[in-house]
Amino acid sequence: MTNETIPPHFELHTNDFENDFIWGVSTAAYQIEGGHTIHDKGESIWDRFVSQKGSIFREQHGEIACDFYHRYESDIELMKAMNIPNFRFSLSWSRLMPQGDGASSQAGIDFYNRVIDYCLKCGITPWITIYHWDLPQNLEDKGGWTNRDIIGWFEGYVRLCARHFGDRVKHWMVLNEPMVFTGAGHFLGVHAPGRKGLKNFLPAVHHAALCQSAGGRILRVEVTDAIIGTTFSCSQITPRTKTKKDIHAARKADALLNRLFIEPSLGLGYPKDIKILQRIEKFQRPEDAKDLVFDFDFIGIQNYTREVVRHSYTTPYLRAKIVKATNRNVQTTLMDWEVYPPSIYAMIAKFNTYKNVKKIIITENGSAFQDSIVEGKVHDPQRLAYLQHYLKEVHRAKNEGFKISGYFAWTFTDNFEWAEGYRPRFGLVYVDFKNQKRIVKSSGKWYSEFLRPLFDQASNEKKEKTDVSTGFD
Ligand code: GCO
Repeated sequence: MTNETIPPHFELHTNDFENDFIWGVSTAAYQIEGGHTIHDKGESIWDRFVSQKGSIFREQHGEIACDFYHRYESDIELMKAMNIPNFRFSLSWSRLMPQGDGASSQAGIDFYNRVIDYCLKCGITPWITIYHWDLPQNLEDKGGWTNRDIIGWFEGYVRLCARHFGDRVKHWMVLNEPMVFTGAGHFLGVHAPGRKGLKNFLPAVHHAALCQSAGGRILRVEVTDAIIGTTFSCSQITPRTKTKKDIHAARKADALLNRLFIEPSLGLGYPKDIKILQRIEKFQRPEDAKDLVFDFDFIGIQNYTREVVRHSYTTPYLRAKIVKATNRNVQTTLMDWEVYPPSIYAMIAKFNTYKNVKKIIITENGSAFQDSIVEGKVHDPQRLAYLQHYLKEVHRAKNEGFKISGYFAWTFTDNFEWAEGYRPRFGLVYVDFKNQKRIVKSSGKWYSEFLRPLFDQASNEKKEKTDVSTGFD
């Protein structure tokens, strides 16, 4: 990697963050792996959802995606060449347990053992997300997240992951963004499994919140020295005006989008700001209040943007409505999300207000912009500017004394962006999906140079150890 991509004006360096600040990249199984029917892998709800006409942009799907299933070695080698020390990836439940419960797949276990071992061989620390939205279809057919039996199914899955990989993997995240997979997948119906309405959303929320803590407890028992976290989507919420109605609307949107899952895990119960959420009581049992709680070692927050919210008589239950960024004359990404770097500072500050949160890591942040190949290169100044300005806000939060211990860029390679298919490219590395060629974008080259001091430091430490051991052997 050359220095060509470091713009002179950007003054931040990794040594502006403490030595043990965690840097990495994040991905997810269904978005990168492909190999959707290889060996005895079972069908997931995303395999099923993409087959439903009109669900995905241009009927695209993850049958091949980035073909990480076959290309994991070269991708991990590219991470190493880019000085990336930590790799967050998720496990496909239906690759490990084709029917979701019962028998496991030795081919699935072998695959993730190969990925983990290759990371370690390349000096990269694996960070595993146990559930990143791809529920086995067989379990969905039995009610999925709306069926309280999922707690037992999920416990069996976590136990299998812990027992097979916990000897080498010490960094774990139980769920990825439960607000998104319950909201988009069980209320709006725009994500798998395409369920709609409160009758699906409320039980899915409660059962996901119970699985979040149950997963933590199992990892605590099964994995020695495990560092256990879970992840939450979050956006700064700004009232459109200072009227009481808009401020009240913003408070309700914040409760739903940012507090719904963190607070039960801290023993605070579900946010009371939204009356409709009180209907969750219908699915609760007396012992649930304590079972919702788990003492996570870290919380992963995943911030991209902010939302501006106004009061709305026409929005059922919430009486709050998002004012689209595309209607607000602001810079937006290809996802129509506002580019608003102070949002990541605001979310770090917000999650610092929870006194029992021990450690906070940004486990996702990134941006989708139009990319094109010019003379074999991908120059992506907008993504680079986004990355640098959000990192400056992370540094501002750290400098002001807020707990923040790491940053994982979303994402390593361009990949399947759920209902939007492959249209929005988030990668630091471009993928030409016609031939699976990888091209490091200028943002990826910058991130690589930004991380180089860590790599040099690690190499020197390794050399010193070798020198010492050579000296006294
Ligand atoms: C999420 C998911 C990722 C997305 C990314 C961009 O946060 O929604 O964890 O799978 O692809 O955030 O939308």
